[in-house]
Amino acid sequence: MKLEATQLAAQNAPYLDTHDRSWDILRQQMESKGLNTKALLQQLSDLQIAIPSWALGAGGTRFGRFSFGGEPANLEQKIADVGLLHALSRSAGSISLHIPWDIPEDPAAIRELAAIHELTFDAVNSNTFQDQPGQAQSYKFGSLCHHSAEVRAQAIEHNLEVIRIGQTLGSKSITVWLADGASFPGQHSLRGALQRTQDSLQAIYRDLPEDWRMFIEYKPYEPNFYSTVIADWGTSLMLAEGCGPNAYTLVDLGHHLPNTNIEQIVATLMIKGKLGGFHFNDSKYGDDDLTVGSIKPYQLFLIFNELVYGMANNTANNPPLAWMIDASHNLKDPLEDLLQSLEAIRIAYAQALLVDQEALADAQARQDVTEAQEILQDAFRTDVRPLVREARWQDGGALYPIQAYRELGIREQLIEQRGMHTVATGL
Ligand SMILES: [Mn+2]
Repeated sequence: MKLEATQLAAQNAPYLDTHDRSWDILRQQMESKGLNTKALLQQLSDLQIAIPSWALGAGGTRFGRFSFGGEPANLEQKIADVGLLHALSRSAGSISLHIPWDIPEDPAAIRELAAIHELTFDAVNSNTFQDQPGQAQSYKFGSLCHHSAEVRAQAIEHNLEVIRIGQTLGSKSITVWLADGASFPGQHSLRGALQRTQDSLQAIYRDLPEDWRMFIEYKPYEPNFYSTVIADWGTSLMLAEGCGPNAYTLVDLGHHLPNTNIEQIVATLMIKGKLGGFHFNDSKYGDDDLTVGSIKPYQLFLIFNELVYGMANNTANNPPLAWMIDASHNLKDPLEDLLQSLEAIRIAYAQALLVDQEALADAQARQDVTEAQEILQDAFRTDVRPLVREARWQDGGALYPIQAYRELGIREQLIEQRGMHTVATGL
């Protein structure tokens, strides 16, 4: 199904007055502070987040998976779902495919379908953390790090195949996340595994198309519980630098040990021009993959503050970032959950855009710790929702996306079309 502009306009109509009143107040406040509201609206409108093809079905934990009906059963339906998210939010303008879960059989037709929904293809993701039916070598003991040259060759070839598939869709980047590691001391040589991983990544990089980028994602633990080969940003950066200028580090918010200062990692990578991509989610304990902004919205704001600063003061020529939501949904309707995440991202971005960077630098220079904190918290505590709403409305989206989703009966229609028992490919 596809939402038409007239449907959204009709749904928005009764709420327009209330929105206008709140927007007027915020706009006047911002303008009195010398902020350029037109520029802010444009910056918000430009922030487009990729939705991964595996995020549209019921997620699960290792204890179970609970379906909710109307799940997309194939890539076409997944694209339609992302199209719905984009129509409502105007901030989900691309889709990130996971291979082999979503191999397009007819790339030209898939591109055409995506274009109908105003979507482009963002980074493609390889998968060497599962064995596929009929696969010659097993990844049980690793892939790019594996002791066996045959396993490594198969994993390298898989990544190259993912790139070739991505090329047929217009993607320009590949994200490599490895589950490789060891669950017990002595299981493998820590040095040998790292060296072989570097060699394998270099082999992939050698065949990376010139206009492509490779993102190397890190994660401290899980599925392996003693050591992970690419455990942290430093290892990722080292490997990226060992590959070449088109290899970058990718930060996934959930892939840190508790209390890690992620905004500092962002600042450190951007100063080197090596931050390639960003995966959004939230967590309380580990890689919990919860809705963006549901647990630590202040952390998200502080991260965006570094991103905004880094993008505005881009001395190391950091390329534009690949943004993606990487979360799982085992309680909520994933489309509602993704709408919440999209909103949380734009809110944090808008708050970060309000930070008075000049005043902050001045307070820092005077060692005025209190004032520096006040400046950040003043931005964070501004209710920017009318600004985010106005940007979305000007772009033709819904004033209140979740309300619109419910009032338009979208899930009910999807269940009617697809049935209660479809299962989306993915974890
Ligand atoms: Mn991720």
